[in-house]
Formats: sequence, structure tokens, C-alpha cells
Amino acid sequence: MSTPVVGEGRDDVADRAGAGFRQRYGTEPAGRWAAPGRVNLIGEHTDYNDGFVLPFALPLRTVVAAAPGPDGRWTVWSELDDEPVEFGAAEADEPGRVDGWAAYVAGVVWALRAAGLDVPGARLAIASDVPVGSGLSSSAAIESAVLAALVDLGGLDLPAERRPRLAQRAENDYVGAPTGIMDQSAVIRGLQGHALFLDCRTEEVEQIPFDPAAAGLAVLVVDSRAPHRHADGEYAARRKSCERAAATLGVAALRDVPTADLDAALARLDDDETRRRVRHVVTEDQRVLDTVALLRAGRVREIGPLLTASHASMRDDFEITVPEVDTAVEAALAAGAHGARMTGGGFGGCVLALLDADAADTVADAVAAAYAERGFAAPGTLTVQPAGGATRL
Ligand code: GAF
Repeated sequence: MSTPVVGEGRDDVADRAGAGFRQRYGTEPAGRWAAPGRVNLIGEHTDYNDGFVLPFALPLRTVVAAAPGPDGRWTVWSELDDEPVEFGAAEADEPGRVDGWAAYVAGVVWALRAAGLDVPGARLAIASDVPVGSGLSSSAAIESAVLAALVDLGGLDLPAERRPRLAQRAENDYVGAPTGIMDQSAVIRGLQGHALFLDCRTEEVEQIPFDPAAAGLAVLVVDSRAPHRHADGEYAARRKSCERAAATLGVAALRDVPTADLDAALARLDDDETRRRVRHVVTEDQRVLDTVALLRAGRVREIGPLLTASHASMRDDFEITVPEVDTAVEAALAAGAHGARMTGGGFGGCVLALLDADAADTVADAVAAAYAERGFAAPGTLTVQPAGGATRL
């Protein structure tokens, strides 16, 4: 098997958005705005615990072609669904009135209006190379591209550092998914050749150089193709359990439990499940800090064991993995990967593996063989490099 490198043919998606716009609205768009998907190198389920994450933007993008629209209304067409969706301020102002994929667009209009900004009516056409349902943040990509388009079309004053929180509000309060700040931050603030070290409490960021190719390495992303099983309910349950534990421990968030105090904190919790949830979050925060320290020192290969330890913690303590992702991690490690872990919210989605650049095909083949042996649907595989964040094209 030959493992494709993401980023080839990247103009196609921008062309598709432009062509879709012309075909649907019979005129030229005023511009095109792109936002990428993301993977998270390490730091899972730490964002809503006020902790640390280290994601990077992918060279897979969602592109929105847009122009001001008549009557202060919004019309959105997506290549995923031939029927355009139209809504006005009344629908945008009432979370839930617009549903399906268009809710991510209406949610952005809602969040901008809720922030007191005068959002211009617009026509939009959306094309995307970010697969939906693979855990690569297709929702943050659409939110962030639409946000960039509406901000520019309206000449709105919204600096880049305020945008992730606003896009997150669209998802939390309009769409109704209780997610953290990681995905929108990665998608908006990502920088080519870097991973984004984000303190989710202060929203301070540090761009950490991460160029696996320069170190003779590659990051292989494996789409587990596992159907998301109860992902929304389980995500919300994990979040609640962390919040309850923080309240019991008398801290604002689990980020406030220092690694050195972990055993004492665990001793104060009276059920084993909560203890394991807390242990995951506290140790995962520490693994992010350790990964950042290694990357700052240029010791890229040495982050492998931290990635693998993160996976074990998600599997055994946070219990968010499924057989397909565990199989992909085990097969990648057995075929020589330096480290591997599930990335994203869990219950399916993607696995990333750090490996020698010339081992990508061997590892991809090994994962595919392990899948075939267990009767799983064939996985998708891609090698990726950190790309830039949301931008006008
Ligand atoms: C999903 C969420 F959207 C993020 O906020 C984050 O919590 C992640 O799951 C788990 O790390 O992607």
C-alpha cells in the first residue's frame, strides 16, 4: 500500500467552493476563506479541565466562498447536501432552530450577534476535504471558516485570539455539544511547522516547532472508520464526572491538582471510576508538559513513549477507546512506530503514530492487515505535517 501525503491537490477544495458559489448564486464570490481540520498530538480531555493541549492544524481544509447577501439573511450551500439552507435573524437568535450541518453556520451568526457584533447577511458556499465524523474537527473547520468570512465581509473588529472562544460558543450553545476550546484554537491559531501549546485556562499559546520530516520521522494518521458509538453522551458524562471530582476535591478544575499531589487527591475520592478519570486528566496534563519539554529540546523521537502512555490512559482510565483504535495502536507499535495514540474525543475517530519516515507504508500495511484479521472495515491512512490555521485565500 502506498500511503498518501495530505496536502496534494489542496487547491481543488477552494476551486470547488468557488464553482459551487457561482453555480448556486450566478455571480462571483467576494472572497474565499479556509480553515483546516486538526489532530491533537497529545492532551486529551484536558481542555475542559482547564489544562494543557498540543494539537496541530492539518493540510485538509474547509473552504467557504462568500459574498454579502440581500435583506440581512443568510443562505448556505454545502457540497455535502445539494439543498441550500436559508435563515434570518429570528432563526439565528434561537439555538436549535437551524439544525444539521447548517447549525454550525447559524451558530456562528448567533455567537457573533450575542457578542454584540453587527453580522452582515451573506451567501455562502462550502466545500471541504476534512472528513466528517472522523474526529478531525470538521465542525471546528466549518465554524472557523464561516467566522473568518463573516468577520471580513462585515469589517468586524474581532482579533484572532478572541475567535476560538466565539466559535466554541457556537458549538456549545447553538449546536448543543459541550466541547472545550482545543479544536477551534488549533484550527484558528495553528501555524505551519508547529504544534500549538495551549493553556486552556489562560488561553496563552506557544508555537512549538514540530517538523517530524526534518528529524527523519513522519506522523501517520489512521482513520479507524469505527462508527461513533454514543460519543456525545459519553463525552458529556466524562465531562460531568471531572467536574464533580473537582468539586469534591475543592478545586476550580482538575488542572489544579498537581501531579505530586495526585495520590493524596485520589485517596479523597470514594469510587474507583472517578479515581481513574482523575488520574487520566492529571497524568495527561503532565504528559503534555513533558512532550513540550522534549520538543523544545529537539528530542522529537523521544515523545513516542508519552504518546503510547497517553493511549493506555485513555483506554484503561478514561475508557474512551474502542477495539478498532486499540487494534490500530497495537499494530502500529508492533510494526515499529515510536509511539501511537488515539487522537480526539474518542469512541472511534483517528489514531496517530510517530514513526521513521521510511516506515509509513510498512506501518500502514500492518494496521490494514490487523484490521482484516479482525474483520473490521479497512482503515484510511495518511501522513501529515502541521499546516497553517484559518485564513483568507
Ligand atoms: C473533542 C472536543 F471538541 C475537544 O474540545 C476536546 O475535549 C477533545 O474532544 C478531547 O480532547 O475534540
